[in-house]
Amino acid sequence: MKKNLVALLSFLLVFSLVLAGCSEEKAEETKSQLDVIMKRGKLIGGVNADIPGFGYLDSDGSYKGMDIDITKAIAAAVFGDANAVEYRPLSSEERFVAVQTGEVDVLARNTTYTTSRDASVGLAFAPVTFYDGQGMMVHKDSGIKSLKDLEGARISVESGTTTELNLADQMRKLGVSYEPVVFDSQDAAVAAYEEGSVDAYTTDRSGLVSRRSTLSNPDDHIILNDVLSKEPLAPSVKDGDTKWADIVTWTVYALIQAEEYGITQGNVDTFMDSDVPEIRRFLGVEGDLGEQLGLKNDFVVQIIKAVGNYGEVYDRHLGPDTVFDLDRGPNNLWTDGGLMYSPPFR
Ligand SMILES: N[C@@H](CCC(=O)N[C@@H](CS)C(=O)NCC(=O)O)C(=O)O
Repeated sequence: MKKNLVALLSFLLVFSLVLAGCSEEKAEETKSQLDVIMKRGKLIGGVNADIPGFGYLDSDGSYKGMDIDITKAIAAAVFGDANAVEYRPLSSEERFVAVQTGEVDVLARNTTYTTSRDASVGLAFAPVTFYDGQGMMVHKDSGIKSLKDLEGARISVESGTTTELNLADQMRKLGVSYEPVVFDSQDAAVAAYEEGSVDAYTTDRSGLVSRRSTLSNPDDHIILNDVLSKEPLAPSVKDGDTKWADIVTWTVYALIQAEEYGITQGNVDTFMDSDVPEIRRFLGVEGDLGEQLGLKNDFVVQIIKAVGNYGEVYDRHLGPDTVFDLDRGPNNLWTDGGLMYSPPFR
């Protein structure tokens, strides 16, 4: 009898431990980074501090660039306040660990969306915010006109990037032998190129255009026409938290969709009494799309008021009134022959 009681009690103990274990797992499963961010009262954004046009620390102490505006848009979606952000400048090498460990809530730092980063590095990517490709910069007076002219050249490249890998692939394909000179910071890679200890510098074309503008004589350098790769740059979050990933994803889509509707930072208020059903839903005048995401229903209005639509963000940092004057190319809306397309807000 006593034996049976002991057996029953041990069974109940083990059973309750198993149950407790299960419910703990469940509680962890449903906890989203969104709750942490809300409680903290600000977003922590991993960014670049050195690439004018995309992410850089201005001399006035503020961060500026396309990736910075994407980060601001996310803060506006969550808090209705684009300034509720703490920026963490990250190097190419540091960026993934910072997402994996939760040091940053989101990474918006000229990062290429690739299979391995999605599958094994532990990132979940939001939609592409800039379609880029890898390029090569050389001194104008070098006579180098294409990749084939780089036989025997020393080429500076950064570690921890897709750049390093693409260079090897493309040169192998062309049968061109070269010497990669690998640096762990862009400043060092560019300095080696500018002083002439290497013959060429390769990175994303956006990065080349950006860094060329910071050289002492930008006109002395050319970017070759060869495009070595596809570099779709996208924000990312830690894998496994769909609630938070959805918010970042639909923030990017909101920017793109706003441009398609012609809704801008300046005219968004005039759309609030639109009688077009899709626009009413998009702006949260009708329906509860915001609440479905865990946000307020006017989150899209907050995004547009904070940074404008995708086209406005692009023009502010890379458009005709900037030193870059970068053609939109694939970064045009799909309705203008580009790749920027948002699924329906419904
Ligand atoms: N898009 C590529 C390259 C990204 C990258 O890190 N580019 C360099 C050159 S534009 C950079 O941002 N360097 C700045 C630094 O590491 O501080 C990738 O995701 O691997």
